[in-house]
Amino acid sequence: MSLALNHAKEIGKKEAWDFLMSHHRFLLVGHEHPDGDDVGSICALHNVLVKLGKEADMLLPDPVPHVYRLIKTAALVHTEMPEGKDYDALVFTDLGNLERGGNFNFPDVDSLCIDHHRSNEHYTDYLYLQYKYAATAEMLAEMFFDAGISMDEDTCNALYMAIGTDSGFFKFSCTSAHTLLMASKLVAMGAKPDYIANRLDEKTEEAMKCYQLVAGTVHSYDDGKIVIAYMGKEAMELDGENSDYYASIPRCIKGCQIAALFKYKGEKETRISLRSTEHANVGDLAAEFGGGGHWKASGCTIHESFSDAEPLFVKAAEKYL
Ligand SMILES: [Mn+2]
Repeated sequence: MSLALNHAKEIGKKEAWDFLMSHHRFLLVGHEHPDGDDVGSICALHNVLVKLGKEADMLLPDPVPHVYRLIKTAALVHTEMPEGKDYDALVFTDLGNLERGGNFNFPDVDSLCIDHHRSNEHYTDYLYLQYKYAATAEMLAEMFFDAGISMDEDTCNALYMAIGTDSGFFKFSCTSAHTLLMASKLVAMGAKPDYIANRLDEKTEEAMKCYQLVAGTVHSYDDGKIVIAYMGKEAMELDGENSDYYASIPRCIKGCQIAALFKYKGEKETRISLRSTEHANVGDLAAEFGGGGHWKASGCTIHESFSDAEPLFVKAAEKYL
């Protein structure tokens, strides 16, 4: 079968599990700039498949950020296509559009995508999508619990970290009773919330300097409803690897409805991380600039400097207030 836009057959949890059970040699693929959900999901899926006697390799277009290496399995992630392998299935996790999966020469085998991005482009043979779930890991946790799989501590930590990071540790509106139930069951099975929180909250001196720099640039439009912060070249050099974290700075300003973190990628390349605290659909807003994501969290790139990108961005963003 092949990878092409808009051809996936949507399937449910049971069929997705059947797909996993009926294949044996997996290549598991996540997205560029992997986040906590992506890293946790791919590691947990890897561990469960291996526990069931299957073979699985993990492949990400970018290295696992240091902060997520608290998951031991993350050390096994490849960033280049493993050579000499004969896979019979491709599984993409948390990857809404294939473009973000890296320019790999994927094997021509059966493919499944497990994802919670509403904007998923249906690029695999089969798609299991739950856009109301806070994280891809929330889907996986449910699937594993339903199948009666017992998971070791690292696997439980991976899923807990993944659900935690995508839900703002149960603060974002995507957090449901089911999200908390999955987190609760993971803790009961061995996940360590304090270990995960302490490791994720650790900050280097560079990160503190970076925080200061970004916080010093906060400014707003439309009576404070659109709040922008800059992560310029110097800040990106200090802690660019964790750039998404700094989107929380404009987001937490009182009265903010749309938060935007402008990240320096080049003289004429501005990457924007977007967060919505109320009704504004920043997934649609990002799509206006060729980006995408969720209703409440998304990203896009404008091929201009900060100062030229800003008026274009603000004009578009005002329509979503
Ligand atoms: Mn996710």
